Amino acid sequence: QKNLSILPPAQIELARMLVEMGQSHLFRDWPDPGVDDQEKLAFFDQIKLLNESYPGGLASYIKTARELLEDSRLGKNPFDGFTPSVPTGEQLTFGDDSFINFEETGIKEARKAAFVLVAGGLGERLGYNGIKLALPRETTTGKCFLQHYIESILALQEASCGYVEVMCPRSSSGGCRTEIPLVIMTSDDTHARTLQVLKSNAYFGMASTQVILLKQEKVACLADNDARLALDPKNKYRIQTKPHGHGDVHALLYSSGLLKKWRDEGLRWVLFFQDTNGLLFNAVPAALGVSATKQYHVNSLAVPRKAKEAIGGITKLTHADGRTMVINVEYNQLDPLLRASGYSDGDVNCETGYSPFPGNINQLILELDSYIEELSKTGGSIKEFVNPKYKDASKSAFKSSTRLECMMQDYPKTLPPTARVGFTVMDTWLAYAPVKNNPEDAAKVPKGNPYHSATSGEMAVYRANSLILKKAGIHIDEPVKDVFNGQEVEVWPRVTWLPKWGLSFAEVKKKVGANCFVSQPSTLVINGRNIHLETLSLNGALIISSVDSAEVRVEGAIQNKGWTLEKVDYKDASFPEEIRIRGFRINKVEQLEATYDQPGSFTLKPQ
Ligand code: UGB
Repeated sequence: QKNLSILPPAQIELARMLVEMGQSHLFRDWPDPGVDDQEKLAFFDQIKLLNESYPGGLASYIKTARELLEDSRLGKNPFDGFTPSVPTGEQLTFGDDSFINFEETGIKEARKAAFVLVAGGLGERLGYNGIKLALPRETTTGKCFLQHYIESILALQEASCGYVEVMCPRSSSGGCRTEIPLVIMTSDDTHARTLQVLKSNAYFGMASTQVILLKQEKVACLADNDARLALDPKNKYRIQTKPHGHGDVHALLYSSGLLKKWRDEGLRWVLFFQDTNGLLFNAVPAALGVSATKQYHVNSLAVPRKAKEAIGGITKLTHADGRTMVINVEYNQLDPLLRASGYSDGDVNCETGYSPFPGNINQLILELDSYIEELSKTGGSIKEFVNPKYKDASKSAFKSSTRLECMMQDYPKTLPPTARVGFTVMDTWLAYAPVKNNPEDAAKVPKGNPYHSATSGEMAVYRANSLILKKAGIHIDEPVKDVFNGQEVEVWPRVTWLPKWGLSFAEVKKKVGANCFVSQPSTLVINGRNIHLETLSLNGALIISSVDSAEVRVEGAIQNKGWTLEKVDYKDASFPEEIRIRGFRINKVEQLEATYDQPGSFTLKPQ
């Protein structure tokens, strides 16, 4: 009460609100006015930020927290009244006619798309000290995830413009001036470093105005079942905060005004994706094609899921009152839900060797008009959950403070039954290889389940590219098995290409001839748009680069000592962290490097 005198009027209101919401403990140890006044004002600056960055303000946060904490204490099932079953969705097979058609449709639609990358997470499970977006997607070229994502979006942008027969929606003077927007959601943990990576690399070729960073704020931590806010143990004038989850992206997009701007510019789709899936853009064109063809309001990308794999399961939930929804059930909730619904074995594989529930890879495609309509009602707030770790079975105290969380894939939960919510399943090898687990945890993953590590993420890129080339008609040697950081993986030829070389399967097929061969120890880096592998027979390393105005045909046999993989122990601190976590480094022994930096037609034909 005494300290109110030092506060400006707006802060006094906040102080009253806190007291009314049962938060008097925050001020219990405050000295009289005149002592620590600056710290007290700083405390209210933080309260103001917490209040403004949560839809409905802190009072609403505390109220919801109390309700959810009580449900948790009582052990209430969040799916009460719902019965789970396996939903049906669009199942795509890479390279068949329908896949190729969906890809073509998707590429046409891409000029009406905006991309949203959620990258506020630090990746504690990976134990990497930098931001995950700056990690190399593969170490043959060393290009980081962010570069690959941006180059993929730019490739889509260009390919999509090729389909513009009439005027592009963003051009007032004719011709196509499409610039597909890219929003990156950051947090205090990642914002400065994301911006620095972008700036120091000239936005990887994207216009800087095309990239928009939206920073999510953390939320207040809760100390007990009464939702009393937790003070920082080292600073009584500071509330402890933690991330609120990727679900924040919807409220941030809505409040930024971007959605309406995009609609006014003629856009139709918003594609959400995560920070470390090096295969995702293999799936984007076809998935967007499915959305457009089926007119889905929501389309989630999925892959076959191994039971207990740390990805959510797409599930049909039918309520006793007849309501149904197709929604992600998060990996930690799927097993208890199944057990409580008569599946006594819980989350187990069926006769196919996979869980019957498709795995959510959190790539969502939302149709913009219906998204705006829904967000106009909700403001973008997403159903939250709380996951306190209790000290004991009495559930009266927590081991450490907790907070409310929300997930972006819970967006469909508030949609009306008329909403067209679908999902698209693709092969895992093509679409999904995240980098989330540190080497020790990855090595402990049950046999047969994916490691989701830096090792498996990189090997998956080579595997996918090799399989795509194989499907296109190139003879590719079988992989060998090897063990890195305690994880057994298939090692395929190290094939990488620029997204604009092979954005779709149809595009790859156009650029490879039938009589090509790549041996298993080989490395093939394709660094240019118009490079045609006519009769290449590669046993070694070929690094070929060209400007867009050069047409290059590659013919004949290339043989050299190539690039080899050398094992690196993850505990060996003499190597940089991004190398250690994958368990190998690339030793560039010998290669043929060919660069075409002038316009014209060329043939690379080694003697
Ligand atoms: N992220 C944020 O931007 N802000 C946050 O506050 C938190 C995260 P994780 P997890 O497909 O791989 C998700 O930690 O727990 C970003 C889905 O919920 O990697 O593995 C973060 O930077 C799950 O259903 O998520 O689970 C990252 O880009 C399944 O689909 C993204 O959010 C799984 O991912 C995901 O963060 C998956």
